[in-house]
Amino acid sequence: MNRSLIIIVLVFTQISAAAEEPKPVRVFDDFETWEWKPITAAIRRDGKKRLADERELGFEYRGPLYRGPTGFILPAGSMVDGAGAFKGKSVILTDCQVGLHGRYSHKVRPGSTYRFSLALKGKGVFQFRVWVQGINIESGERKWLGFPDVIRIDAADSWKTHEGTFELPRFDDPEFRLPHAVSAAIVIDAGDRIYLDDFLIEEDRSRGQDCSVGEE
Ligand SMILES: [Ca+2]
Repeated sequence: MNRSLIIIVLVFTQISAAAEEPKPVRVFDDFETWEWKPITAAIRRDGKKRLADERELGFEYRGPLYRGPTGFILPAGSMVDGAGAFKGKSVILTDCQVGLHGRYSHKVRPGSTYRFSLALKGKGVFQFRVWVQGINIESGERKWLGFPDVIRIDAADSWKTHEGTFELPRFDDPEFRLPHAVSAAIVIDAGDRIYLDDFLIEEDRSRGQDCSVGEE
């Protein structure tokens, strides 16, 4: 393919992408597929520090490798199999932020409504938190507007399924516009032990869009 043809194809692809409405967000994690991957230096350092501080590891570590559900970049809990699991394999999460910068980020958009469902047991609180940073269009300045939990559920001793809906809360700061989508993670506080399975987040287009919020 010659150079000008490549440029034409690239331009056409970009125009097509711009014209399409983004597909509704859907994330479903049943934690059935786990991979062994080389552990990164940053994760190794974090693990050593946690052990020195007598905190629990937020991931499975065996020798030079760690194991996590496919699709997760950062540590994502330890696997639970057999009688302790919900269906097939489940995860146990302790003292961690799961999916930040990767799995769950850039999916929650201002003005959209999301359905969720999940299976939960353990001790403590399951928190699905968003990191909302506004931008001042004129100056380019960025400012953290808040870190609300859009899902917050107390875990019970035995497995229980939960479902509901959530939206990004409104932030009425006229100087700072919300981004197109925000960072998000499951957050487990130190001392809590949360078992999780079948975590679904699905954008609900039937509810319509609130167009009063700007897009980046
Ligand atoms: Ca499962």
